[in-house]
Amino acid sequence: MKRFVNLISAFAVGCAASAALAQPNIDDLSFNDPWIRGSVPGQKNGAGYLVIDNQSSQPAALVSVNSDRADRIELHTIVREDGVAKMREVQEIPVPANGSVTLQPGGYHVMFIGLKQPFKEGESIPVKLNFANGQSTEVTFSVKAPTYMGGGGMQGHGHGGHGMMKTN
Ligand SMILES: [Cu+2]
Repeated sequence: MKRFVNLISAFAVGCAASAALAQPNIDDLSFNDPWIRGSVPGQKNGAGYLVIDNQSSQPAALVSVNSDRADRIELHTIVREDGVAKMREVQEIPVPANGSVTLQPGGYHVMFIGLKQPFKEGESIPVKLNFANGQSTEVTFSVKAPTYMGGGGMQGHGHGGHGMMKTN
């Protein structure tokens, strides 16, 4: 019985050590349906969305994004204050172990600030995603149709363009 207990405790120590050191490899992550909302005339900013799946037993986190299409790129979420949707910058977007995070209108998004040229429907935009473990990957985002104010139809959700939200 003593020997059995020793084996158990050795196993527990081994697990704790690997949990502290392990970071999910980029190969454990998959990137689904990356898309960017097309720009309406005069729009200075844009938002990108995708689903990140994590097949690792360790959590991951998206910490920054690079693209030459904007002056600056931030990670944002949407919070509601007094019924008004407002954007907030976040330092990272967590991807749970054996789970996924969905960047979508009304929630987490990649914020392209100061567009160098408008996002045109049908374009493919290479975007570099950087993770907390120091690994990066390039994902190609497809540009979908823009949402015009008042004409959003089924796509309408109040976050088609950040400039437009203020006038609503
Ligand atoms: Cu935003």
